[in-house]
Amino acid sequence: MAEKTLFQKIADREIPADIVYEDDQCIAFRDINPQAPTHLLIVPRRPIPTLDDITEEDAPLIGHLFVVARRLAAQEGIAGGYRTVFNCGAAAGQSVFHLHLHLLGGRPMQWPPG
Ligand code: DGP
Repeated sequence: MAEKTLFQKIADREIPADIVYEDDQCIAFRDINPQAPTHLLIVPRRPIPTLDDITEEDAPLIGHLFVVARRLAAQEGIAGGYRTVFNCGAAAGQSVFHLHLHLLGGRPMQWPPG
């Protein structure tokens, strides 16, 4: 069996994290290095490495991650002013190769993100 990813270890409670939500498809927790007052990571339980690895069959799962993001934004009090980001690959700043959707908010956001 492949070694667990960092985020699988968090989901399995082997590494502590501030978990704010979970269901049968995904888990969400606070980023250890927050870039905004709210910075959550929404992570599918299945360890898909990057956005390059998703298929048509993953479309409902990816949609679900965004529905969870919307709900968590409301819960965090940032509805109407937040950003969601998938970094895909090292060149885009991805450092953990287990797909995750960043949810950032609580401060003004600049564009382009750099
Ligand atoms: P990315 O650079 O898109 O791969 O984002 C990975 C994020 O994961 C980064 O913002 C920091 C966060 N992170 C890394 N290690 C841990 C950890 O052990 N716990 C938590 N809560 N977040 C982590």
